[in-house]
Amino acid sequence: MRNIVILTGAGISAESGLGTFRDAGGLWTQYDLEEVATPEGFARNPALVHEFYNARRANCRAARPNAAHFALARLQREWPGEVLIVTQNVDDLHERAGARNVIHMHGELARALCGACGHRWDAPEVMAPDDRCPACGARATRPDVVWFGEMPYRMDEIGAALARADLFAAIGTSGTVYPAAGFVAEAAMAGAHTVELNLEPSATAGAFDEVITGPATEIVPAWVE
Ligand code: BJW
Repeated sequence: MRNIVILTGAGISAESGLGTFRDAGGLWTQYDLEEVATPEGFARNPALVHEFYNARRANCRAARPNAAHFALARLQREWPGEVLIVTQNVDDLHERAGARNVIHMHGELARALCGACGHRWDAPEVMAPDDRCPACGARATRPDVVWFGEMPYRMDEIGAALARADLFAAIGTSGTVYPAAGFVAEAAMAGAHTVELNLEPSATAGAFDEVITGPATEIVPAWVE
C-alpha cells in the first residue's frame, strides 16, 4: 500500500471550534444556504454574503489546529508513499498543522477572487461589496470559495489521485455534497481500500469497506498510529 488520498470535511475542524454545516446548530441551521452559498444569493445581496464570510474568516483566525490535523500532517511526513489531503474545508488548519500536499477543492477563506477577471489574491480580514479588484479595478470581489452550482477546484488532479489510490479515507464529512460524496465510489473502482472516520455513520457509510466512529481528535490519531 503506497498511495493514500484523504478527503476531509467540516467535522475535522469541529473540535477546533469551527461550526459544521448540517449538524444540529450547524451553519445551515443558522443561515439560508441559498442566500450565502450560491452565486445567485451573492448577486442578490453581496453585503450579507461578505458579512457571513468575514465572520467565518475571523473565527478561522482564532481557531487552532487539533490533534486530527496534526496526525494527518505527521502521516504525510512519515509515510513512504504519497499522501494527498483533499479538503472541502475553506479553513487553513491542515496547513497550520504542517500539512503540505493539500487541495482545497471548495476554495479558501483567506483568498479573494474577482468575479470579473478571475484574478485571485490574499483576502483582507474584512471584505465589502465596494472593494475593487487590484488587477482590473472591477467592484466584483468575492471570497474565493466554491458555491453550489460552481465547479470545484482541481478536479483533474483529484481524479488522477483517486485512480492511483491504494487507500481512501473520508474524515468528518456528511457525504451529502457532490462531487466529493462520489469519491469513495471512484476510489473503490480503482481498487482502493476505503475507510470512513466520522462522529457517526454518514449518508455514504454503506459505500466504505470500514467505518470508524467517534470524535476526530480521538479516532484520527489512533487510526494514523
Ligand atoms: C464529526 C465531528 C467530530 C461533526 N469528529 N466528525 C442532486 C444530486 C446530486 C448532486 C446535485 C444535485 N443537485 C445539485 C447537485 C450538485 C451540488 C450538490 O451536491 N448538492 C447536494 C446538496 C445535493 N454540488 C455542487 O453544486 C458542487 N458543484 C458541482 O457539482 O459542480 C458541477 C458542475 C457541473 C457543470 C457546471 C457547473 C458545475 C459545488 C458544491 C459546493 C459546496 N459548497 C459548500 C460551501 C463552500 C464554502 C464555505 O465553506 O462556505 O461547501 S456547501 C458546504 O458543504 C461546504 C462543505 O465543504 C460541503 C460539505 O460539507 P461537510 O464538510 O460534509 O460538512 P457537514 O456539516 O455536512 O458534515 C459534517 C460531518 O462531520 C457530519 O457527518 C458530522 O457527523 C461529522 N462531525 N463533528 C468527526 N468532532
